[in-house]
Parts: sequence; structure tokens; C-alpha cells
Amino acid sequence: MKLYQYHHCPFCVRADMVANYKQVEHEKVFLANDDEPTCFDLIGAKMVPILELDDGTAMAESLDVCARFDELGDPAAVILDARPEQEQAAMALLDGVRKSIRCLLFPRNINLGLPEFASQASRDYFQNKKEAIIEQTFEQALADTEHHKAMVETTLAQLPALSLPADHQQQISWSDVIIYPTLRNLTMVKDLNIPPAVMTYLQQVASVTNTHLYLDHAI
Ligand SMILES: N[C@@H](CCC(=O)N[C@@H](CS)C(=O)NCC(=O)O)C(=O)O
Repeated sequence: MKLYQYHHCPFCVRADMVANYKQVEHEKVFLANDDEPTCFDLIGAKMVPILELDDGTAMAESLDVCARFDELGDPAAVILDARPEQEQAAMALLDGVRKSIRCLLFPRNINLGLPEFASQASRDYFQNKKEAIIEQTFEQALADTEHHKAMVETTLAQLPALSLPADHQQQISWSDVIIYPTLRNLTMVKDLNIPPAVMTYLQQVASVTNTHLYLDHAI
């Protein structure tokens, strides 16, 4: 089976982390960001992640894909129940600085050497779409980096304590599937002050899900 995705896409990371953690054999396909036909052919919409099953059928929606991987994968790799209080508190805080997160991440996404942005056309496609969402140019967003970093850092400092895989026999929970991808993308931002407890969380979840942080090439 094939998992179509973008490296920078937090919804794709949900699917990717569950597939890896559950040891589901699959091929990872990194689509060009401006490749609309492949998505439309598979699911009738321009959206990833997409899981194409061996029978040729395809499915969308990251949490549905995760649930399918959970069924198909190693039963010994248990995903623990969600931790609603922790998850809701964390996601509400991050949602409160959504604009700053977007202004930090969107202009960086295209400059990290990721496979979905190999061509100039794919970078232009993304930039056009995302500048409309943040209602400013990437240049403007980057010029305000210090402001956006301060907003996000204040929020990161307020996050509730996040349960660690090390405290649960190296198991992840369904709340990690929601929380981790958003926090993971913040490692794209050079010198963003990520509290040590949050960094420990990121490193542990990255390790048990065989996913990658951006710390060594943050910009
Ligand atoms: N509800 C969907 C959302 C997926 C989604 O929004 N994916 C973004 C990428 S991060 C997308 O494909 N956007 C269209 C585009 O990039 O053109 C899910 O959970 O899978």
C-alpha cells in the first residue's frame, strides 16, 4: 500500500507516525505540492494524506487512515487511549496562536529542502495559497519573525505537562497523534525557545514513531 504525503504536513505526520509505530509495511510517496491530478484521481480532492490500499481503493482523512493502520499493524504496538484534558488544553493553547504559527511555518516550509517543494512551480503554488490564508506576503511574515516567535514561546511555556512514552512502556497515545505533529513542525524555526520538557516530549515521540524533527536544519 502507498501513503501519499508531504513531509511538512502535520496531518500526514499523524498517518506516518502511526504507520511506523504499528510497523505497517507501506511505501511513502512524497507528492509535489502542486500535483493536483494525482490527488484528484485518487480521492477527488486536492488533499493529503491519502492511503492507497493494495486493492486499488484510496482513502483520505488522517484520523481514518490512522485507524486503518491501527487495525492492520502489529497488535503488540498498542496506542493508548486519548488523554482528553491534556490534549484539549494543549490544542486550545496552540490554536490561540495559530496565526503566528502559520506566519512562522509557511515561509519556512518551502526552504527546507523538502521533497514536495523540489520545483519552483511547487513553491510558487504553495506560496500563493498560503499568502492568501495569512493575508500577507511571506516576506512580511518573515520580517515579523521575532514577534511571532515571542507569541509562540509564551504559549509553549504554558503547555500542560505532556505524558512521555518513557513513562508508558514506550507507547504512544491517540493524543500524541494530535499534539505531536503541530509541535514537531515548530522545530523548523531556528532558535525558537522550546521548553526542555516539550523538547523531551518531541524527541521521545519522534524516536518511538520513527519520524523526524527539523532541529538540525531549522531556519
Ligand atoms: N482533514 C484532513 C486535512 C488534511 C489537509 O488539510 N491537508 C493539507 C496539507 S497540510 C492539504 O492537503 N491541503 C491542500 C493543499 O496543500 O493544496 C485530514 O485530517 O487529513
